[in-house]
Amino acid sequence: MFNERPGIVPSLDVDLSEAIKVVKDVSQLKREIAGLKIGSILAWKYGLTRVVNVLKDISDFPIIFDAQKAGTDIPDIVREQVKVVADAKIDAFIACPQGAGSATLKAFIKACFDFSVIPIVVLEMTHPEFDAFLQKNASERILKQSLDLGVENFVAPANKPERLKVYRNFVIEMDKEIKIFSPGVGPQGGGPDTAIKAGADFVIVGRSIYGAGNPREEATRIFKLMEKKETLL
Ligand code: O7M
Repeated sequence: MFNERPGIVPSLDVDLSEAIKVVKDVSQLKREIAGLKIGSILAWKYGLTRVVNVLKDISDFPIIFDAQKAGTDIPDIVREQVKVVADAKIDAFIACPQGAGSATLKAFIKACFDFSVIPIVVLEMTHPEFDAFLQKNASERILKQSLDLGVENFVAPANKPERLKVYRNFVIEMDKEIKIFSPGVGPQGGGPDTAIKAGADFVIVGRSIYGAGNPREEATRIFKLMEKKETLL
């Protein structure tokens, strides 16, 4: 899973009927779409299992769950959350461990491996003040600890290409292989091409795709931009 880069992960932060429309529209884009991200809007409104069943009925894409944001509670609760997500047949689960501490991060990763869910860890967020309450180098420390625990998939901001490069170089220096999923393109200011060039493998795209008159055309356009870019470090 997530082996062929570059790719797009549409973020379905919409009603279920709208999500179904978008997924049906892009369902032929087997090469371009790497997975579907579902979040709190769909899960809270309709229930995780129902949403996963509906989306798996109409497409074969891996489903990534981003509770916006999970993996922040005490370790025992985080383990239970991962179990619920695994029971719903989610393929990959995103944690945002900023403010959670290393015991929680460890519990999240272990539970994912125990319940056969791919762990994806957020290193840094797209909004400017994301680190206002964090200690220095929190993101680098999360990356190091996650790598040591076997995580191979991370989230880092497309609208901060200089930070993407920092993470990519850090991993190269550690002689590890990872995949970076990058949100923040379009309305948040990032470009899919600049993100790929700076070290991202996949872009997470919400409004630019689901808000487009023709999601398939927009996804194809974004993919062409990404395809042209080789990672330059
Ligand atoms: O493309 P947009 O701006 O309409 O949507 C962006 C999506 O990416 C939306 O689902 C956000 O929750 C998510 N996101 C961010 O915007 N910023 C982040 O730092 C991290 C994420 C994310 O996907 O984290 C896993």
